[in-house]
Amino acid sequence: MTANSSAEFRAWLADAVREIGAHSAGCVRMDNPVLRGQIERHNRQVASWLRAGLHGEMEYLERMFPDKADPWKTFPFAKSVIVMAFTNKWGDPAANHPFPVPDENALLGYISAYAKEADYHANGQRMLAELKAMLGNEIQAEAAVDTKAVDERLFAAVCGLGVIGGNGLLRMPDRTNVRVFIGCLFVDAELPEVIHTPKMPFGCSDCLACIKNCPTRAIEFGEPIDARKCISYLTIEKRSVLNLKEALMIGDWIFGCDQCTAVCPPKDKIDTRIPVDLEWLLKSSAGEIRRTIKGNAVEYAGVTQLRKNAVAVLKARNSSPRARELLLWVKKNTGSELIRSQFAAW
Ligand code: B12
Ligand code: SF4
Ligand code: SF4
Repeated sequence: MTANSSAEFRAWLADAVREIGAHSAGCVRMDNPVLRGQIERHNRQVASWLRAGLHGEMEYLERMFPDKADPWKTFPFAKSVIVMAFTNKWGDPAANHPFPVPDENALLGYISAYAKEADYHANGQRMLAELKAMLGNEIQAEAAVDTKAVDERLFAAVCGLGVIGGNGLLRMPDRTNVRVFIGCLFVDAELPEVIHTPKMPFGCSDCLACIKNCPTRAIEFGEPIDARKCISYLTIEKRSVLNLKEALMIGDWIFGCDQCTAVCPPKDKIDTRIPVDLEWLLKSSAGEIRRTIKGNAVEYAGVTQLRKNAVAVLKARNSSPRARELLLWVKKNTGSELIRSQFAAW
C-alpha cells in the first residue's frame, strides 16, 4: 500500500473495499478522543445492561466485558482500526442455502435469511485477510468478525459507516438498510482516518417499523434490547430448555429471526426465510444434518440445539395430529438428554 495523504488513503480504501467484495469501510485511530468517549459511555450502558440480567444465559458477554471495555489493552499493538461492513446476499431472493426443499405439506420451521450463502464469520475473516495482505506483509494486524472481544457496532458507528437503528443494529445510509455484518482489523500502523458522515434518508424516529413488528417486544425505542425476549437469543444462544412462554415466543423459528431486519426500509417484498422440513430435521441421521450445515452460520447452533427448537415449536402447536405423531417418534428414538428434557418441560 502506498498512500501518502489522507485523500489517497481514502481512495485506496474505497478501491480495496470493492476488490475484496465488502460494502464499505472506514478507519479510526485508537487515540481518537471521540472513540474513547463513545467507548466510555458505551461501557457504562453495557455494565448496567449486564447488571439488569438482560443478556440471559450469554455468560460469555460478562466474561468478555473487561476485554471489550478496554480495546487499548486487548489490542496493545494497535494504532488504527479499519472497520468494514459487508453482506452475504442477506435478503437477496437469489441467495443459496444447503437445506433440502420441503414438500408442500411438510411441517415447517424457519431459519433466518442471514444464514444463506457461506457463514459470514468465515467470509468476513477472508475479506479482512485480503485487506491485510493489501496493506503489506510488514503490517501487524488482527481481525475480528464476532470472534473477539470487540464492540463492532460501536466502531462502525464512530467511523460513520451508518447509524445505530431502532433495532440496535447498524443501519446503512443506502438501500442495504441494516442487513450488513461488521468486521474490524486492528492494525499497528498510524493510518489516516476515514470517517464518513452518513446521510440517512430519514430518521428511525420517523419509522419504528422494527419496533412495531418485533413479535416479542424485545426492542423498544431508545432502550437496550432485552435479549431474553429476542427470538434470535432464544433459538441460538439459549442452550437450556425453553419453557412454554419462550416456546410460544419463538413461533416457527428454529434459528434466528428476520422480523426487525426484513421490515427495515426498503421492506422485503418476498419472504426470504429458509423453510426447513421438521420431519427431515428430526428423523435424519445427525451425520446428515451435520454435513448439511457445515460451513453455514447454523453450524454454530449445532444439531441438538436445532432439534430442541424443533421439538419446542411442535409441542407449542400440538393441536396438529401430524405434529403429535412426529413428537411421539422423536420421544421414542432420541438419545439426547436435552431433547428429552424439552419434552418434559410443560
Ligand atoms: C450478543 C449478540 C447478539 C445477542 C444480543 C443482541 C444485541 N443487540 O446486542 C442476540 C443473540 C439477541 C443477537 C441477535 C442478533 N444479532 Co447479534 N450480536 C451479538 C454480539 C456477539 C455482541 C453484541 C453485544 O455485546 N451486545 C450487548 C449490548 C448491551 O450492547 P449494545 O447492544 O452493543 O449497546 C446498545 C447501546 O449501547 C447502543 N450502542 C451501541 N454501540 C453504539 C455506538 C454509538 C456511537 C452509539 C451512539 C450507541 C451505541 O446501541 C445498542 C443497542 O441498544 C455482536 C458482535 C459483536 N462482537 O459486537 C453481534 C451482532 C450485533 N449481531 C448481529 C446480527 C446480524 C444479529 C441478528 C440480526 C441475527 C438474526 N437475524 O437473528 C439478531 C438481531 C437482533 C437485534 N435486534 O439485536 C450483527 C449486527 C450487524 C449490524 N448491522 O449491526 C453483529 C454486529 C455481528 C456482526 N459481526 O456483524 N445478537
Ligand atoms: S430478532 Fe426478532 S425477536 Fe429479536 S429483536 Fe428482532 S424482531 Fe424482535
Ligand atoms: S426499521 Fe425503521 S426504525 Fe428500525 S432500524 Fe430500520 S429505519 Fe430505523
